[in-house]
Amino acid sequence: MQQLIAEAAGRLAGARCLAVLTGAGVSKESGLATFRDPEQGLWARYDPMQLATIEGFHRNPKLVWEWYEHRFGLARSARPNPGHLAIAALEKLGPKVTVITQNIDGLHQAAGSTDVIELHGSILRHRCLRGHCGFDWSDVLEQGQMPPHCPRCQALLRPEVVWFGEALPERELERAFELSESCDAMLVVGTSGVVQPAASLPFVAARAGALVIDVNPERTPISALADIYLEGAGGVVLPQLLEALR
Ligand code: BJW
Ligand code: ZN
Repeated sequence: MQQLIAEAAGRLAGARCLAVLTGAGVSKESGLATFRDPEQGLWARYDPMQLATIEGFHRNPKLVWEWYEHRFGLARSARPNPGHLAIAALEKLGPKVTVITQNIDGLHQAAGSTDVIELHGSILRHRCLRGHCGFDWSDVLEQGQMPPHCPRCQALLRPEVVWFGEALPERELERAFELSESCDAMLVVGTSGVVQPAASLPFVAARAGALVIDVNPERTPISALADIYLEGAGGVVLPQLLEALR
């Protein structure tokens, strides 16, 4: 493993533009559950069709809001772990680093990453169903109404996250694809690589000639594609990689 980390650091050292694609696994060591872990994963305990689709929301907005309120509480009390901190510290080493995250927890920003593309939105924000009013979570909590309604137009409010069957935010998605085509290297951390279109980004990067490194305790379609697969937890492997780069 030490040899693989040294090889990864050696090949990363020349990168001027580095994209870091992350998924739920990077936040696991901050105490936030992943989605597809067979026992602890959110989708092992909750039904994604009920809680993460607009149809489910229309059927039972109160249930969906209560689930997000619970997860908001967990996200707000979570702290960045050594994996998030190592990713943020990469910026100090010289390359232009952009984090492309599928996570909605805000932990990369909390760790100090300055350029973060949120592909699936943020649990810290919400908007009304008419689409033109946006708010912070505290506005909802203050309202004390469940499900909460827009104070401006009275439409239902919803968390500003991307559910199944919904388009990803246009500008973020465009930037993520452009970056994947133009970066020198892509570091992928903690994603199962099954949710599209995010899962395509490492393939786009590889096709365009970028070095792809995958960090994950389990093999995925992305580890099969990667030039280097570093088997292990982000909070363990990333600080070692950072140290080897210094
Ligand atoms: C560790 C670790 C440690 C553990 N360290 N690692 C093409 C083909 C097939 C299907 C589709 C397709 N295109 C679109 C679809 C449909 C769908 C899709 O991909 N479905 C697949 C599941 C089959 N995609 C969509 O619907 C997307 N929308 C779309 O494409 O719209 C098209 C459209 C265009 C124009 C108009 C209208 C529509 C939207 C996808 C939205 C996903 N939303 C969610 C919920 C977000 C809100 C919330 O959090 O509540 O996003 S679902 C969930 O999955 C969440 C995640 O961001 C996402 C990805 O999961 P992630 O991060 O990879 O987590 P896990 O749990 O899967 O994996 C964790 C990994 O960590 C594992 O590998 C572990 O081993 C590892 N790990 N500990 C490092 N310590
Ligand atoms: Zn409104």
